[in-house]
Parts: sequence; structure tokens; C-alpha cells
Amino acid sequence: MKVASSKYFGALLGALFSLAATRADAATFTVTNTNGSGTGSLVAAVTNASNIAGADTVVFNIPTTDPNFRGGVFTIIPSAGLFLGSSTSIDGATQTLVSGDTNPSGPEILVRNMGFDLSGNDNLLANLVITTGMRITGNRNKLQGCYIGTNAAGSADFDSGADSEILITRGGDNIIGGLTPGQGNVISGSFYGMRMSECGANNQVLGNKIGTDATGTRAIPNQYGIYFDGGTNAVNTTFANNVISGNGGGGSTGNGLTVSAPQNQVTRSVFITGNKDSRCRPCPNAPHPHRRAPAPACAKR
Ligand SMILES: [Ca+2]
Repeated sequence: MKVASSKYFGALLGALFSLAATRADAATFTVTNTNGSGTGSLVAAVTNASNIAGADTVVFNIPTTDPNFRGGVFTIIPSAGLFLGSSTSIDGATQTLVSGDTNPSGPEILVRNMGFDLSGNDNLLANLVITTGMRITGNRNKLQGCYIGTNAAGSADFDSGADSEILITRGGDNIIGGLTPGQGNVISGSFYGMRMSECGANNQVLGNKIGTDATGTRAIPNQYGIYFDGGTNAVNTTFANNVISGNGGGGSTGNGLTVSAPQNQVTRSVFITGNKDSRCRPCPNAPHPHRRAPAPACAKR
């Protein structure tokens, strides 16, 4: 009996230590202000989450007395780039849970002037307005429910003066959007809404609005909605259930979707409408308010 008790308590202690270790690995970091850096800032939370192993969560709990809470939106201007390691989840809806749906047209958290750099794997960015875009070089990252390049209402180009594209290069198995309502992103008002260049296999672009406002009914043009020059490793990319419309801004030509790589599929109700000059495979770029880019080769049909 004594031996059995000892064994029982040993097992119990082991389980408790195991639970403690799990909790230590899965840390939560809370953003409590809109400061560019320092304690309670988004930069600090992202840096801390990236510096420790395990699946970490960044949550928002900013009081509405914060000086950068205006018009129902908390605006964060990070003082440094937002570099994510691996397995970090950042969901702006955590702020909505604590302070309410103060921006009924979109996310409550707006991050401007600095983009995200996802060089690690298995990160989630959700329910944020991100005016400056991101680079994804890792694998299995998800971007869901975000407005990329627009204002917080998803009704106009944010016009930050910087390009707001989503660039996927090298990474594979990333998911931009999703098929469940609320998972799709609005990706508008940029030169490239998305550029997928020399990326890995099995990336998915699902259920997004690319080149329109959040309602999908009015244009907020990207010059190129999606420019996919995937490279030899970019097999089995899926573009599904997106609205790709209104692209080709700047008073000139452009494309909704350009695909120049083999073995990829455009499937399942992809709406590609209303983009300028659809008779043209990649056409010369014209001056665009965000960026001047070298013109790709023009091959009119
Ligand atoms: Ca909202």
C-alpha cells in the first residue's frame, strides 16, 4: 500500500511537472499599449514570443483610454520590424473580446508603417489591419481575417506611402485566407497585392478579396492582384474562392491574377472580374502611387 501510494504520488508529481513545463513553453504575451516599443508594446510581445520555444500567443488588452484609440481603432506604429520566429499566434480579435466591436467594419487593431517578417514556421496572424504588408519565407504560416493595405474600415487604400504587398518567397504550405467565413483577407491598394516568387509547394490562397473593398463591391485597385512567378519548387499552389477584381489601378494596365509556373491549380469559384486590360499577359507597369517597379516583359496576345 505504501509503495502504491509512493508510486501514485510520483506519477502525480510527474504529471504536475509535465503540465508546468507545458505551460512554461506555451507562454502568453499581452499587448497593453500602442507604444512603438518597450513594456507592453506589440514589438516587445512579438520579440519575447519569438525568443522562447513553444507555441506562444500574443493577445491584446489595450484600454480605450490609450491615446492612440480613435474612431474605434487602436493604431500601433512599431518602432522596429515585427520578426516572428515559429509557432506564434497573434489575433487582433482578442482585443475585440475585451473592449468590444468598436470597429464594426473591420479589425480593432491597426498596425502601420512596419511590416511583419515571418521567417519561421506555424505562425498565425489574424484579425489585424496591416498597412505595410509582410514577407513570408517560412512554412505553414496562416494569415486570416486581416485587411492588408486598406484603412480600418476596409473602404479605401490606406495610402501609407509604402508598399503593402504580401510576399511569399521560399516558404511552402502557407495558407492565406480560408474557406470559413471571416478567414479571408482583404488585400487591396498595393502594387502587388500578393507576390509569390520562388516559393515552396502547397501554398493556398483561399477566400480573399483582392483588389476590392471589404464588401467586395467596390474597387481598391492593386496594380497586380496576385503576381505568381512561383519558380520550380512552387508546385500544387491553390487559388480558390477568391474575389479578384478591380485590379489594374494607377490609370493604366494590370492583372487580376498572373500565373507563370506549371503544376498549379486555379479552382473552385475563383471570381476574376473587372480587372483592367484582361487581353494582356503581363503588361508594362505604369506609374503607381506606391512604388515604381521595373516593367516585366510585355506579351500581348
Ligand atoms: Ca471589428
